Amino acid sequence: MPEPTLPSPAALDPADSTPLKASLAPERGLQTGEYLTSGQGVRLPDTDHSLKAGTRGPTLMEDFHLREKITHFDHERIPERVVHARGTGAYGVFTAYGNAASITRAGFLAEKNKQTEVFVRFSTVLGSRGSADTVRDTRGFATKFYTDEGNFDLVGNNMPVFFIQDGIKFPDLIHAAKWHPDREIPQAQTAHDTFWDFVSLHTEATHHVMWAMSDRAIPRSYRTMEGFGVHTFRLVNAAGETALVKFHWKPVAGVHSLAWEEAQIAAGVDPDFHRRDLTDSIDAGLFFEYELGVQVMPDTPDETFQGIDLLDPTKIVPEELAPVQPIGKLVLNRNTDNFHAETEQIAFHMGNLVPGIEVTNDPLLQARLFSYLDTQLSRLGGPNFNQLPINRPHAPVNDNLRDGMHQSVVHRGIAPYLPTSLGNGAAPEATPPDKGAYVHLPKPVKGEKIRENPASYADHYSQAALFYHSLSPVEQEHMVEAFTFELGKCYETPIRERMLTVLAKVDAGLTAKVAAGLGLPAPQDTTPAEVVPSPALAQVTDRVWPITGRIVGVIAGPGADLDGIDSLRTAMKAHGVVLRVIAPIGGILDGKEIVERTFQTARSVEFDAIVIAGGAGKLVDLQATVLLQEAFRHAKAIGAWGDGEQLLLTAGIDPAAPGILRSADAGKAYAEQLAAALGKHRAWERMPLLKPAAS
Ligand code: HDE
Repeated sequence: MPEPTLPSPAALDPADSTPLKASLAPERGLQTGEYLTSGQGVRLPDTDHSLKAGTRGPTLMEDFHLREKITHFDHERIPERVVHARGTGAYGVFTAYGNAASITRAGFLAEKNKQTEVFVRFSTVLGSRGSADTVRDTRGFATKFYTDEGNFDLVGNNMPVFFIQDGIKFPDLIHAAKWHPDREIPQAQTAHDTFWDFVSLHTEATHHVMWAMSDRAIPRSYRTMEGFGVHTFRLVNAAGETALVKFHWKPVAGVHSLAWEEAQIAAGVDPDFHRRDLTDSIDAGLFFEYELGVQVMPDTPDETFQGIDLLDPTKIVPEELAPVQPIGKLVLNRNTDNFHAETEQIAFHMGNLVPGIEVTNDPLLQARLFSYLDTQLSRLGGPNFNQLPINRPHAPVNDNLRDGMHQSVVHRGIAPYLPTSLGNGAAPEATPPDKGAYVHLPKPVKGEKIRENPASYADHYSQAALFYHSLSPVEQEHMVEAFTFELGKCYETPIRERMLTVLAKVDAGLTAKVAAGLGLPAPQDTTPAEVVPSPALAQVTDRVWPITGRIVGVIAGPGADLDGIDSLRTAMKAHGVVLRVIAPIGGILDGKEIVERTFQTARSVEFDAIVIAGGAGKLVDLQATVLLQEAFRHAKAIGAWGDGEQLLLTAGIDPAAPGILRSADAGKAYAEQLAAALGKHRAWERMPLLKPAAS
C-alpha cells in the first residue's frame, strides 16, 4: 500500500513551465473570405432586404437567403444544462510537481514538470443560463485535462460534501431546490418553501445545507474559491498499489467571499460579476491560480478512515487528520473565443478516466457515471459530441464508433470492428501489460441485491456541527443571518419549525439565534453532537494573501492630486492590483484622460477598497456617499490622503474607525499599507461596529 505521505514537491523547473500554446480547434478563427456568402458558399449581394413581388408585395418563397438566415437563427440555441446551466470557462495549463508518482501512474500527475492543457468551467447550480452570478448557491468547478493518455475530467464543486448520499435522490433534490413548477419562480434561489421542505425532511442534506448557508456560497471571485472532487477516488500506482484519495483545488489567492448584501447588489448591478472578473483578469494577464492537492488514505477493506466512511459524500475528512498534499499547479491563462462553441458545448463526465485513476462505490458517484453522458446525448444532439473541438481529446482517437447524427469525420476503411483480418480501418487492442491501456482493477464484487444504506450513513449531524464549530465567529454570525433570511422567505410556518428542529441537532446557540430572528420558539429537545473542530475549514484567519486581480477605486474630482494617483497606480500594479478612477464626470479630469467610472456608473461592489484622493475632499455627491457607506458596511479597506478624509466626514464615516487608512500623501509607504489591508481580504476588526443595533 503506498505511503499516505507523499515526497515534498520539488521546485518546478521554470524553463519547463512556460505556458502551453493553444493546441485546440483547427476551425478556430475569423471568417476571412472576401464577400458575404450563403451557407452554401454563394456570394450574396444584399442581406438587408428580402425578395418580394414589388416593394409592397408578398415575400417570395424563392428567397433562399431569407429562408436560410431565419432557419439557422431559429435553431441557434441548444437546451441549457438541466443543472449548472449558468457558467463561464477558461483554458489553462496544469503542471505536475511529480511527487504523486508514488500514488498514481497517471502521467499528467506523476511526471515532474509535465504540462497538460485544461479547460475549466465554473457554474452555479440552480439558476437558468441568464441568471445572476452572485446568488447564494453551490458553485461547480469542472476541469477537463486533455492528457496524453486521454481526457480526464474532475467534475467537482466548491463545497466538499453533497446534499444526498445516493444518486437516486438527485431528481427529488433538484425538483425541490429549483423554481416552483407552477410559476417558475424563484430564480436561482434556495430561499423558498420547497427547498426547505425537502432538506428538513431529508436530513442527510444537513451538512451541505450548512455549507450553503455559509460564506462559501457567495464567493468574491472564482479566483478565491476552493474546489473539491467530493467523492473518494482510488488511485493506482505503477506497481499496482492503491490508495483512496480526495481531490482539492486550493486557490493561491486564499478563500474569500462577498458580503451577503454585496452579493445581492451585484446580482442587480452586474449579473455577470464573476464571469466578467474571470475574463477581464485573464485579458489583463492577472491569471487565476490553484494548487491541486490530495488527501491520501489507505485503501482498507472497509473503506473508512479514522471512523469516517469514505464512500459517504456527506462527510469530509478533516485536513488535520489527513493533510492536503499539493501535487500540481493550475494557471487559467486563456479566454474563450466563442462562448457557445467552447463553454456551452463542453461536456464533462466523471467516467472520463485515465490509467491510474479509478472510481469508488460511492452511490452518488455511481449514479453520476450514468447521468452525464445521458444528458449530453440530448443536450448536444446525439452521440458524436466528442468530436466537437472543445471535447476532442489531444490523445490519438482510434475508436470504432461510427456514423450517427452530426458525424463530422469521414472515416476510411471497411472494417470498423474487431477482430478483423482486413486491418485498414480498425486499430488493434492495446493488450496489457505494456501498451498504456486502462485496465480496471480486478477487485472482487459481491453482495445481495438490496435498496439500503450502510449503517454509518445514518449520522446526519456530527459533521454539520463540526463545520459550524470550525468557523470563525464572524462566519458563524453570517450563517445565522443566512438561515434567518432564507427561512424567513418561506411562507409555511411548519417548514420553518421543522428546520429549527433539524438545526437543534447541530447547535443550540445557532438554533436559538435563528429562531429569535424568525420570531419562533427554539426547540427544547436539542441533542447537538460533540465535535473536535477543524480550523482548516475557517476562511477568516490571520493569514495575509496575494492580492492579484483585486480592484481599488480612487475617488477624484477637479483639483485632485493626479500625481498621487499615478504613483499609487504604479505601486499597486506591482501587486497585480487594478486601480480605477471614479469622478463626477467621465473621460478627462484636469486635462488627463484617466476617469473610468463616474459616480453614476460606479457601485461599491466592484471595488475591494476605495481611496479618496487628496484634493477631492470637498466633493459633494450623494452617490459618492453611498459608495463610501457601502464600502464601510462591507468592511472594505477605505483610504484617504491629503484633504480626502473630509469626504469621509461628509459621508458620516468616522475617519478614525478601524480599517480606514489615512495619510498625508499617496507615497510608497501608503501603497504598501493599502496592499497589506487588501491581503487580509476585509477589515475584520470593523465587524463589531457593523452589527445591527438589536443584536
Ligand atoms: Fe452533477 N450534473 N449531478 N454534480 N454536475 C450535471 O451534467 C448529476 C453532482 C456537477 O460545467 C449534469 O452535463 C447527478 C455532484 C458540475 O458542464 C447532469 C448527481 C457534483 C456540473 C448532472 C449529481 C456535481 C454538473 C447537467 C447525483 C460535485 C456542471 C449537465 C448523482 C462533485 C458541469 C451535464 C459543466 C452537471 C447530474 C451530483 C457537479 C444532469 C445525477 C455530487 C460541476 O448530468
